[in-house]
Amino acid sequence: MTKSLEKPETIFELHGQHVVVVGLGKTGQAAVRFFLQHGAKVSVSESSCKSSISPELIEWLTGNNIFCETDGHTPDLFTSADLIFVSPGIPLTIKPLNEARRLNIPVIGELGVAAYFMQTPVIAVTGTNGKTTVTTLLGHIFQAAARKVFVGGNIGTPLFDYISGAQDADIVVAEVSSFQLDTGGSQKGLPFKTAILLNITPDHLERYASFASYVDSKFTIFAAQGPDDYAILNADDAEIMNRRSLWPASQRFFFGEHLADLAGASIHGCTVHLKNSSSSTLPNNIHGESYELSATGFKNSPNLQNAAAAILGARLMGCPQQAIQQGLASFKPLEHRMTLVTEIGGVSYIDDSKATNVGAVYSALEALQQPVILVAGGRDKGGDYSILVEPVRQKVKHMLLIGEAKDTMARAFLAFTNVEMLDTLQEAVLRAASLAAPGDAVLLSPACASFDMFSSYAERGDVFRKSVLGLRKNSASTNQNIAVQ
Ligand code: UMA
Repeated sequence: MTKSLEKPETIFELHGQHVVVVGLGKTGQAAVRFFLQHGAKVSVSESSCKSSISPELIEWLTGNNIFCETDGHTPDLFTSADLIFVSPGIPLTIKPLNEARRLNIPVIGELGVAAYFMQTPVIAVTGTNGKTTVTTLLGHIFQAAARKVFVGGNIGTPLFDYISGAQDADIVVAEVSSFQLDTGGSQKGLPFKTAILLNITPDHLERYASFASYVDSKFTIFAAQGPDDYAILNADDAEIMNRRSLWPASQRFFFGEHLADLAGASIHGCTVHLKNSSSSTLPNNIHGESYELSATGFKNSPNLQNAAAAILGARLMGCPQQAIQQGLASFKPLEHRMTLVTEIGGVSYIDDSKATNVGAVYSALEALQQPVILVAGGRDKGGDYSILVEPVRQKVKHMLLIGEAKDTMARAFLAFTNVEMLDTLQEAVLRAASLAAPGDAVLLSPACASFDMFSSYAERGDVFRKSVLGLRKNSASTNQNIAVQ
């Protein structure tokens, strides 16, 4: 599937072309190297100030004759380009991009470039929540099957790192965000051999005009697929099931507890059964296989659904059943996802810092049976907090709010629980400890991005953990995963 040979378009005759790379984060830096490697004349446009870029990087850019615009983006640079490459985090509505589009200058992202240069079959994973878990699990399963696998994308390793090199993997597992799909998930995008859509709940509404636009973006994961490719969708997700008009024409299979007469991975208790339907047959003769998850880290929701999606994806890509079972049994839960930090005086302290949207907090509260002191807040992503009102009313005895969103969130929940606002996460942990009674859970599940106070959700989780462990050192147990025990 070397698309560069099948579909040579002028924008990919890169030699001598002027490419402007917008954003100099992980993706932008990898893009600069890729375009240089292909003989393009590269310029960079970055919104932050020059002093925030490392001296080594500046020196490397200068040494490679790369013009670097900092402190903002100017239309003149953009309109002088033959091709504009945008990093995923760049809002697509900024004025210089609009000016360039008016002049028909192509604007493209990583998946758009990969569509022409990727030579290895790709299994792609998107969804509002669970992407990283399923992507990592698939990578782990392919390794257990002794397949040479590259794992990348939104998970943190740009796909450029693969397409710039020898491309010697048997399979690429790509976590793809809606931001990445927006600049490469179109019909001209990368045709994923298997594409998985895990779930859709409101997120990133600071970037999308409406929830419907976000849903449309997620479904573009299937846009470039052909009739021989596989689409995997969540049969328990109302948003996905209600959007039949967006269902792809590729071979569709489903996972979930409510498969009815759909083919795919059906969940019964802790068992996943692969099954055909009256109109659709699973390939590779996999109908009738069963996978028992009760002794694995995936026995509780939403990890049961994540495991079912990964089993189906791996099996459709030809992974043997035994390797999948091995992979499921030996998988180590990821940090900052319902991770039990410790128990102190009968109070469980749980780090769910990765819950950066309302849907993830909903799942977290659903998974807990005990009274909860919820630590939340951060940078608002335009989510609809009213979705959380019922679980908060039922389970949350105190809500401790931090960050930019604390006023908005306080207004949303004041009528349903005790709400307090604090300045730092450390203060919130101390306050939670003073309020908690034996049997309670103190849960960090923010419903917001971390970037107002931390460099990432991981740093936020680490600060929570450190503050909790500072409360008292004689913790009973550490680092288990609540959702997957
Ligand atoms: N910048 C500009 N102009 C702007 C905005 C930003 O120049 O208007 C600059 C920033 O100053 C910074 C650079 O652009 O220097 C950052 O680019 P970026 O935000 O695209 O970040 P990268 O470092 O390239 O990381 C991206 C993904 N980031 C986003 O989608 C926001 C990473 O996902 C991903 O791991 C990485 O590529 C490798 O593929 C992070 C993420 O938060 C984890 N993703 C979102 C999510 O999971 O919800 C979608």
